[in-house]
Amino acid sequence: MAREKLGAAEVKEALASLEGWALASDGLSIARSFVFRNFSEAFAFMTRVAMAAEKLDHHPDWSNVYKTVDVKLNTHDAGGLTELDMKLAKRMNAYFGS
Ligand code: H2B
Repeated sequence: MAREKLGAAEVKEALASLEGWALASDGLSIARSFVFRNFSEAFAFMTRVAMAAEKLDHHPDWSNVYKTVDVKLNTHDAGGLTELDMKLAKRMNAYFGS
């Protein structure tokens, strides 16, 4: 259920309430950059997200350079976006604070 690929309209609706996230041009993933005050805050964020990702069994494609964390989400098994991506994106926004 959670790993069923969402349709374009469902993706659009979910994104409407997800501050900062943008849909890739191919419609298969969403991305957001999080910028923190320093490396320590960026890494603390990544640690919290890592624990949430393990619990959800759903993992981000991401990279970190100093105080910036670039995230891309999609569901590899489904070849696109699912509810799990929206759930993880929402959790990241909550940890980030917007
Ligand atoms: N994360 C993401 N982003 N997509 C997946 O399809 C996925 C995952 N599959 N984490 C999970 C793990 C799967 O490999 C395990 C076996 O449930």
